[in-house]
Amino acid sequence: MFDAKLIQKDFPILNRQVHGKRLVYLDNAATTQKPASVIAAEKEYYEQSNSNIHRGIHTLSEEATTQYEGVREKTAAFIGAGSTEGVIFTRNTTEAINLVAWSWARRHLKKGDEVLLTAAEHHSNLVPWQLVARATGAKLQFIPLTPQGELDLKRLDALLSRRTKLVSFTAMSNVLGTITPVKDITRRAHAVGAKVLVDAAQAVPHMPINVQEAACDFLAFSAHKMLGPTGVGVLYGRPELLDTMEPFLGGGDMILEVWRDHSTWNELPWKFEAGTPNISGVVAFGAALNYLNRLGMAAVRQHEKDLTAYALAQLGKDPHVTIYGPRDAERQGGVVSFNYGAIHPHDLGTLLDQEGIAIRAGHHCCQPLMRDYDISGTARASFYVYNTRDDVDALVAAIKKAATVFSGAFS
Ligand code: C6P
Repeated sequence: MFDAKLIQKDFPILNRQVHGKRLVYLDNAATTQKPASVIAAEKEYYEQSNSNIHRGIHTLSEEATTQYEGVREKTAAFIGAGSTEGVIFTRNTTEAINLVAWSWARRHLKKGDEVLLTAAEHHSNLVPWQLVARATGAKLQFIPLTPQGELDLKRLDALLSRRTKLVSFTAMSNVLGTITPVKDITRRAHAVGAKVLVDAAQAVPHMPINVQEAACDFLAFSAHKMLGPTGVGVLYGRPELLDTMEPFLGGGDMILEVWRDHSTWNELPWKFEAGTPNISGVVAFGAALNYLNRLGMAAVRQHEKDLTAYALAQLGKDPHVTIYGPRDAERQGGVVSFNYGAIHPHDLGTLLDQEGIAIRAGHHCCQPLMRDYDISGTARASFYVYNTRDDVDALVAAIKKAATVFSGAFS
């Protein structure tokens, strides 16, 4: 039985108060809190096994290497990767996407080619492609959204052509919560010969994802959005494709042999991991994966679905609240973006903070999407495994209280 109240006990930070109030943490799309087991794993690594990996022959180095590579196996199993060859540790989702932009796109794209994105992309899955377009002469295209904030897939066939070399899209919008039909888009993209990159920063932490079932070529996500530490990300790539790609960064560990004038490359996945990685972070990420495996990702999704349905219903009762996105927990992850009358989302966020409630306010690194909606930003509540209906009730009550401060803003 999934018991969020019991889960809360595993998260030391949830015991603290903010402005004298119980902390209600609803900024999980930005980063999640960490359970004691993850914090302990990092501490234990430094106290017991700290060493550099892949290099030493001493006990500590062997232990550190075994732990680091063990987490790669765990990660591969978590996303159904089949083998560890295609699991590359990066710093975050952003770096994983940039790896593909530099090592694949810049070498394969030319003038006349197209990269197809969506109107809901995070800057991390837009700016790298703008840079690729500038360097290669390729053109960016965008799948538009419906008025409900879902991808207008009726337009997809018209946008896909033999010119489309890459389709890169978020599996779940960090602003609207919209869940994207990954398999359908991937199948249609592959039919025209395009490669597919899935930005799964908001998907892997919240629902079961299997890269082999999805049949995508690349998939990127961040450990810190799924109970893990900051500074660890993952790029999954189809090994046959990664094999054909040049390294992203050059340096130690990614080479096989080095001469003065040239080098040869290490095997996958190490070809793409130059220099000393975030070993302690990866080890702690292993503890985060253990935690999520114990809960079960289907149960995590179900919990967030219930909470999102409740939040949509409670917030929807207030006529001054404008909610953006599908407003349907079946088609939406645990993210609810809204505005309250004419109150600026930053002002609302500041007043909610006074009540101990942490939300995010602003453009959420999606400025083009904000322009499409003709707004400067939204307030955003985003949920995770330790959130409860009490948290949603606290949010709704605090919004009502904040509204009294701004009573002129929505009359
Ligand atoms: N979105 C949010 O508050 P990094 O920073 O590299 O770990 O993740 C980038 C990123 C990429 N794609 C999507 C869909 C994302 O949501 C994010 C991070 C956070 O919405 C921080 S801006």
